[in-house]
Amino acid sequence: MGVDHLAHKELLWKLSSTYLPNDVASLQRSLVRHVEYTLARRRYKLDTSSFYQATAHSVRDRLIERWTDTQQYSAKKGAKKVYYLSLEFLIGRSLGNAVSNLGLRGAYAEALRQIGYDLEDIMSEEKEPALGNGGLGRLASCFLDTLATQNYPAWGYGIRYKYGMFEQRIVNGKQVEFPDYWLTDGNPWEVERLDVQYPVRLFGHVREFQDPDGNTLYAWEGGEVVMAQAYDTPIPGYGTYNTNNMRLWSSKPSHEFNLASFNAGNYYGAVEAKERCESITSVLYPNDATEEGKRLRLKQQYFFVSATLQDIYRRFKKNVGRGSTTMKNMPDKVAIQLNDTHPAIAIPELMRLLLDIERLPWDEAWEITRKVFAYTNHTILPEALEKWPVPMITELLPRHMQIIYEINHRFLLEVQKMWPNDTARMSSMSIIEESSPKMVRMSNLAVIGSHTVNGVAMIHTKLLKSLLFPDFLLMWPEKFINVTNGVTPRRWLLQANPALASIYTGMVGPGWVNDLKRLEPIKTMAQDPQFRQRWRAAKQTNKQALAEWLYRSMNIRVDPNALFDMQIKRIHEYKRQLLNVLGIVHRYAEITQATPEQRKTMVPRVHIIAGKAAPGYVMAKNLVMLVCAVSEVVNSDAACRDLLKVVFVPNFNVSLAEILIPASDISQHISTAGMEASGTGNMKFVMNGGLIVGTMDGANIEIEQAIGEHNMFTFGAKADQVAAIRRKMAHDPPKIDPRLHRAMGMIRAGIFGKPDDGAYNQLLDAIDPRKDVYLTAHDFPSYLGAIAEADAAYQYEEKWTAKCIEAACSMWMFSSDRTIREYAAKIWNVEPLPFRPPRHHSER
Ligand code: CR1
Repeated sequence: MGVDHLAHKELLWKLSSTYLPNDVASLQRSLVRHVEYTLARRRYKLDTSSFYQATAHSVRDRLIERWTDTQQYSAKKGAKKVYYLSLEFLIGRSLGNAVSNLGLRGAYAEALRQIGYDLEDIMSEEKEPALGNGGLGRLASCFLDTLATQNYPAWGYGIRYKYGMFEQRIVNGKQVEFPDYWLTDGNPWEVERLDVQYPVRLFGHVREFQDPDGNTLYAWEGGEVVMAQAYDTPIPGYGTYNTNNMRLWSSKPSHEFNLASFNAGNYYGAVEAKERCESITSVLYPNDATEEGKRLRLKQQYFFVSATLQDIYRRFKKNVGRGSTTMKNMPDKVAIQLNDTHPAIAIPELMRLLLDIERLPWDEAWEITRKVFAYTNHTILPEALEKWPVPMITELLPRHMQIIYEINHRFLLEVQKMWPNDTARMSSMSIIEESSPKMVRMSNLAVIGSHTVNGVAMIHTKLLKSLLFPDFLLMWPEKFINVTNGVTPRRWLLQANPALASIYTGMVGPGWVNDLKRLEPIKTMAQDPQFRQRWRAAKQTNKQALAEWLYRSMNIRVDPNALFDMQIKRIHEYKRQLLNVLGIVHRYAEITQATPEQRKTMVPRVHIIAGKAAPGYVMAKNLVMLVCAVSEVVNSDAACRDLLKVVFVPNFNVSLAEILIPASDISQHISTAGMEASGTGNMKFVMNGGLIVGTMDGANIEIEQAIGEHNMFTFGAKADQVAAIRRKMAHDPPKIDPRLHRAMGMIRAGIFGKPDDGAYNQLLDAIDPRKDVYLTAHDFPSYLGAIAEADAAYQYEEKWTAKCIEAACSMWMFSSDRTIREYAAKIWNVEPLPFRPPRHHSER
C-alpha cells in the first residue's frame, strides 16, 4: 500500500529535532506563549501567580527535553539503574531549584524583569508539595538531587498523595491541623503518564495447581483490582545535562472493577467502590500515627510497591532474551534501595513475580531477590519499627503471607543449623512475632531479604548492630554497613544562602557547588580580619532578611543583632524541645531578677522554635502549646525587651527552613543520646555558618570530629551511659537542679497560663527525676552549661566568626554527594552515565 514509513520517521525527526533556545528574548516568547496558550489568559494585567504558572511551564519544557534525552540514552546503553523506593519525598519548591540547576537563573530573572516581574516574587508563589514527614523524606530528595548531579541512572519511586503533611496553624495558642490539598492550582512540574498504568490486586485468594510436570504452582486471584497511574517529575542535575525521574503513583479505579459491580446491578455501590480506590493514595500518614487507618497505610505500601515493581520489571524484561540476558541478570541491571521498611513488602512481591509469573524455582528466585534489594534503617526507636498483624496481611495479601512464611521457614532452618535448639534466638530472629495476634516484623524481613543493611550515622549503625540486629550480625557480619547521611549543597547553600554562596564562589570559583571539599582552603581565611568582616556581613544580611520576614508574616519584631538560636524539626519527646523551653524559662527568670549591671552582661537572644506535632501525639501538642504560651508572656514583658524574644514559627516546611537556616547563629540538636539516628538539619546549619549546641548523638558526633571540638558546644549523657542512668534513677532518684526546680515551679504556678487539661503538668510529670526517660532533668545542668559557653563565645565577635568559618568550610563529608558515592560503590555497584549534550541547540 506504499506507506513510506521511513519518510514519516524522517519528517517526524526533523520536526522534533530543534532544542529550545535559552536567550532572554526566546524565554520571554516562551513565557508569553504559555500565558496565552497553556493558561489561556490575556497578555496583559496578569498577577504574579499566573506568571508563576507560565514560568514553571516554560522551565518544564526545558526540563522535559533533557529528561527524554537522558532516559533514551540510558535505555540505549542498557545501564544498571538505581531505584530509590520511598514512601516520602520532601522536594520543596521546584522553580528556584530548576532554574538554578539548569544554569538559567540569570536569564529568567532578566527575561522577567524586562516585562515587569521579579523572579523572587514569582518563586514565592509556588506551593510546596509536603509529601513527607521530616528528615527521611527530605533525605530522599537530597539524594535525588545528587544522583542527577552525579549522572547516575537513578529513579525515585513514591506516592502522589493528594493531601500532603497537614498544614499547621496556631489557633488560641494550640496546634490545629488543616488539610494540605497541594494540588489546588495544579502541578506544572509533573507529567501525567496515561501510557503508564498498572493493575494492583488486593484481597482475593490463592489457587494451588499443578503444572504438566507435576510442580505445584500458585496463583493469586479474585479480590479487587485498583489501577496505579504514573506521574513523572523531572529531576535536573546541577551543571549537567542529565535529568532523572521521580515517578509517583496515584490510585484510580480499574475498568474491571466497575464492571463487576454494574453486573450485579449495583450502580451506587460501584461508584462508592471507585471512591474507595482513589482513597488509597489520598493522604500521607504522619509518623507516630495511632492504630487508626493502619490498614489503609498497608494498602498504600503494597499499592506503591506493586506498581513500582511491575514498572521496573517491565523495563528490565525488555532486555531478557536479548543477547544472553536472562532473569538471573536482574541484579546486574537493577538495584533497589528500600528507604526504611515502608516499602519492604517489595521483597515478597518480587518473590511472587519470580515464582508465580516467571515460574522460577525458589532458590533461584531468592538469590535474585537478595541481590536486588538493600535496606536503609532510619531509626532504632521500638515504636517506629513497623509490624503488621498476620491476619491483616493474610486478608489483604494472601499470597504474600504464604511467601513470608516460606521465607521465614527456610531462614529459621539456617538459624537452627547455626545455633541448634536456641529457641530464644529463633524467636527474636523470626519474621513472625509470636504475639496475639501474630505480627510480621518488617525490619527482620528487610534484613533477611537484602544483601546490605545500612545505618545513617556511625553511632546509629553501631547501635543498630548491637541493639537491634546482634544475632543477624553474627550470621552475616558483612551485611551491615554505615553510610552517614548528607544534604545537597545546591538547595541548602547555593539557593538558600546566596550571600554566603557568592563569597565562596568569589574565593574558589563555582566548582564548590558539586565538590564541597574545595571550601577547605578557605578555613585559613578565618585568621583574616577582612574576610571575617565579609563573612559577618553575609550572616547579617540573612538575619536581617529573616527579621523582615518575621515582621511581615507574623508581626513580630526581633533585633537582627541578637543571637539567633533555632530548634526546627518535628516535635518529639526524644528530640527534647522541652529541654529548650525549660532553658528559656530559666533565662526568663534570670532576666527578671537581674540588676542593671547583670543585664549588661547578658547576650540578647532570639529563640526560634518550629515543627509539627503528629495529630495524635498528645505530649508533642502540649509542648507546642507551652512554647506558644512562653512566647506570649516573654515577648510582652518589658523586662525582656532587648534581651529575649521567643518565636514559634507555624507550619515548618522546606521553604521555611531555607529562610531560617542561613540566619542562625546557634541551632540546637539536643536529643537524648542514642535516639536520633542521624539528623540532617544539624549539617545544614553548620554549612550555613552556624554553630551547634548538641548532644553526642547522631551525626553531631561526626560533625564535631570534622569541625573540631572547640567549634561545637556539647553536653549531656553519652549513649553508653543512658541505660545505667535510667536504671539508677528508679531506686536512687537524683536531686533536682535548683534552677530546673524554679523553672518547673514557674510553669506549674501558671505564669504561662493553666490549661484546663493539665497539659503542662503532664509534660513536667514526665521528667520527674525518678522516671526521666529522656534524661531531660538529668541533662539540664550540663545543657545550661553549653548554652552559657555559647553565649560567652558569641561575645567575642572575631573569635566567633573564626569558629563559624572553620566549621562551615570543614563540612564536605556531609554533602549528599559524598553519601551517594558511598552508596554507589558499597551497595549499588553502579557507575555514572553522563549524557553528552548536543553541541548546539539546533542539532541533536
Ligand atoms: C531519623 O529520625 C534521620 C532521618 C534520615 C529519621 C533522623 O535522625 O536524620 O531519618 N528516621 O535518615 C525516620 O524518619 C522512620 O524513621
